[in-house]
Amino acid sequence: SAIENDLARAIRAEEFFLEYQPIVGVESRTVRAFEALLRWRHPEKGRIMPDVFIPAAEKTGLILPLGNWVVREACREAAAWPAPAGVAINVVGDQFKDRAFVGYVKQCLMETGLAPGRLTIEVTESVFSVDETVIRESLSELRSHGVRVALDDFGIGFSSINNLRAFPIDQLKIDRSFAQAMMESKRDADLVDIILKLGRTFQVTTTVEGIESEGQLDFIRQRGASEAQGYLISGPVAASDVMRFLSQSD
Ligand code: G
Ligand code: G
Ligand code: MN
Ligand code: NA
Repeated sequence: SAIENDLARAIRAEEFFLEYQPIVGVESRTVRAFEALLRWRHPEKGRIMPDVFIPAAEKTGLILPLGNWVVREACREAAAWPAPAGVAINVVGDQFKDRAFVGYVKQCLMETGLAPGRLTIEVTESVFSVDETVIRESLSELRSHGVRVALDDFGIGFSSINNLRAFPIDQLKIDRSFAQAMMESKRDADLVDIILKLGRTFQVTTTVEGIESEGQLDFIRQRGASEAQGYLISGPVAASDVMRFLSQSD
């Protein structure tokens, strides 16, 4: 397709950039990390969002060079932020199939000087449909190097609890659909409560996505969530706005 042909050119032309969405501690409300979100500045079509081009990148294998670019750019930009502010990047299954990926992440950390503990790799449960051994080994190697691993969009996937048992993770990101649903039904509120308890049981950081109101933030604070992300705090911002964010809420 047109978009698939255009992607290879766009990577060479460096038309991509990252925006950053803050993730705050629920109690302190100070910024702990930023999630890097990829955008494409197309010369004719303007700004293109990842849900449009990531599937095309996966289909063509261009997710490998593009994903590597995201790793390097996020490490490079985050290395300039005051510690301990971290950065989280989204990684898909195909990137782990490339056996050079974990080495590439370590190399980027070394070359940029970003401490490994300030980097989080976010994967969704779909990553576990890739060769289980490859995923387990890759995640273990990253974690033993000090990189954090987060399970993204948690709660909407299949066999979630088994994934918790089988794979080493540091953080659960509860899918943003729960932030709305928990305010509307007792059933969903109970489910969020259970997921947060599950997180405590496994001693992982629990982050609720899609927090858009003070009511939602209060709700998850009362139920012991660790972190919040969403429009109430801020949407994704330009890299140049990150520093202002950090000095503001330090
Ligand atoms: O804000 P936003 O529209 O950017 O995010 C849409 C989706 O695109 C989210 O599911 C997000 O995880 C995904 N996404 C954003 N940036 C990246 C990236 O660098 N790599 C991958 N694989 N997915 C990304
Ligand atoms: O799947 P992932 O969580 O990586 O994707 C992040 C996506 O969620 C981005 O598209 C981002 O713009 C969007 N997002 C971030 N905060 C909110 C929010 O509070 N409400 C909604 N509806 N979307 C959000
Ligand atoms: Mn994510
Ligand atoms: Na998510």
